[in-house]
Amino acid sequence: MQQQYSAESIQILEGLEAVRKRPAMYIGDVGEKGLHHLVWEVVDNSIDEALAGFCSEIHITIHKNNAITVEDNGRGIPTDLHPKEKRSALEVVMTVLHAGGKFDKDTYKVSGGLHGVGVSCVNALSKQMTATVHRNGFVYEQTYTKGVPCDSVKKIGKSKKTGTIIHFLPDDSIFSTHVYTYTILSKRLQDLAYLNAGLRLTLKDLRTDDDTPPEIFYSQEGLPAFVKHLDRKKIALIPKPIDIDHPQHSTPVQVAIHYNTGYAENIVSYVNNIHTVEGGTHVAGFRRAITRTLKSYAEKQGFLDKSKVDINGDDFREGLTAVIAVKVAEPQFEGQTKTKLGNSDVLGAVDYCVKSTLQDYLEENPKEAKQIIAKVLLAAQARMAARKAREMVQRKNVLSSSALPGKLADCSEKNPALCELFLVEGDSAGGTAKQGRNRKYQAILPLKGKILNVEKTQEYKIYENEEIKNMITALGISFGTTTDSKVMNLEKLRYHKIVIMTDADVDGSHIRTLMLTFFYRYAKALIEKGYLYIALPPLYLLKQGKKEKYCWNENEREMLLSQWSISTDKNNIHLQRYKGLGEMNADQLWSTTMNPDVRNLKQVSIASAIEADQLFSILMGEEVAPRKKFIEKNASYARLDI
Ligand code: 0RA
Repeated sequence: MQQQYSAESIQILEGLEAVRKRPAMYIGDVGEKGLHHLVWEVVDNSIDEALAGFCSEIHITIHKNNAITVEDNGRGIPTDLHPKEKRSALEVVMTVLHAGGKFDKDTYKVSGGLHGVGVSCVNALSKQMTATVHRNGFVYEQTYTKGVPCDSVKKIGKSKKTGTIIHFLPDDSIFSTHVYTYTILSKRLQDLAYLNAGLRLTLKDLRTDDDTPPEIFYSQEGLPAFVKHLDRKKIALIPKPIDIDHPQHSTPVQVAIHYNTGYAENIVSYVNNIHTVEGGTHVAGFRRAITRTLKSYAEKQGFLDKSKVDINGDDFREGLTAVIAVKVAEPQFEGQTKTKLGNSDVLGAVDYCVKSTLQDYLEENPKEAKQIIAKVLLAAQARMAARKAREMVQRKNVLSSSALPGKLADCSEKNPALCELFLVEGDSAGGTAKQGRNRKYQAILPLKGKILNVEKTQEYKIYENEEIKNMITALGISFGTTTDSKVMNLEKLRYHKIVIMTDADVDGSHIRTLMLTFFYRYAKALIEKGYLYIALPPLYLLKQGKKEKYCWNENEREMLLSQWSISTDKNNIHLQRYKGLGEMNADQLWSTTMNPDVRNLKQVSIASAIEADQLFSILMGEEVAPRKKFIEKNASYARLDI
């Protein structure tokens, strides 16, 4: 007996050693991601307790030294002697790899699962850990260093409650960073609150000196509240989300659907609380159900008889926002970042659940059903019109080589890598730029007034807009002519520097945003390739006698003003504020804004597609108030790095 026990111990030590030797194999990496992963491993165990119906609260604390405490009010990890191993079950859970759910076959262990390595793995990677359990009227405790128990499990007091408290300090000899980022934790906890309706999660940061109360994450409604939150900046097409909840299905399926008056599709999906960024079979099942159910309803109601449009899958998802959350016992994750669900049986499960509830919804809510179908038909019509318009623009391009817009002053150079196109606000500034440019490699396209707000416009109308047509033809880009719109062809792109040049006032910043919106929505590849720039004309000209100097911001102006004031009377200094490009003459425009040797160009980058998208929604969406506020706040040249 004694023999067997020590053999077990050796095995355990070998297990912990393996984790410490190759931590990345168990938790992904040893950087910021891995460090935060430790928290999710522990929280996942508490969430499993919540899924089993025994836990309603999880409290997370970040300590001053970046140690973490996770406390729940579940049943508490069992502390009785493990029959085979002759040790406390608590010790086994905390030290044996993959021992988590061993004792309780009834618990449907589905949370986590990406790595799903369990709390023992976190223990192995912690300099110090303490497990405190309230159970059976007592408090039990055990501490560990680097996963090895310091002593046996001790009964340290009495208690009337139940629950588990795990406290750990990540081993800084293993992790390349040891500082927890509040927003990484809070963002995920917010998701978890929506995904687990009724579960209260809190986050307290003891590293700040002020006594701010913990942040509370809680959603009574769950997924329907989640989609409402995602659509908070949009106008709803139907009054409330469609709630699809099949917890008893062999693969538990939860979906919430909302429709808004916009044109974008936004599907967010989770498997066992893990965000599946790349989608997978659950998303495929959802798409299939949406397409088939709406189509067959529309056919049955005779909505399709009159319209001769050919509807495709995309049309059903214009303005659709959905959250899909499934529980899968043994998830297979595929794809580049292992965030794509591969289990093929899940497709049918989601398809079935969505179809049956959506059918009922359509029958019971004829008014909403009609609104949704009307939107789908409109999307199909718009898609066909867009195709025609696109083909028209492009056919003209192909037919005549002199199809370049009349307003374009082209450059003589033909190698796109050397060519620059300036998109200039207004005909008068355009004229100045034409005079001031280097005509060998700089082309000028003046644009009239405000260009179209593409965020608010359906695709086909875009190709009818004169200014946008001019931009497309001048650039030499074309779009896909099949059903999949917006696929851009860059082969004939004529300039590798596209420079937006607008006035330094509120109107100018609005026009610049409209242009950025067009490029972001319809020609993102140009931004991704780094071809899009913003010209920064100076804001001021300071003159004193024959001396002239330009300033690009308030700081520069004040510095220069105080410098010059030392040697001369302030009244001799003349300050000119440039509001528009038109106030400069051709020489000035060249020598401040267009000459590559001295100019300031700002490259437009997509730091984060999602953030940019949200910013564009605020700036360009239907709601006027937040946009107005944003533009007023950011009207200066400070905020261009979209
Ligand atoms: C094994 C069995 C049981 C609960 C747990 C583990 C458990 C683990 C963790 C980790 C953090 N919080 C937790 N809460 C519970 C079931 C015990 C029973 O049957 O009473």
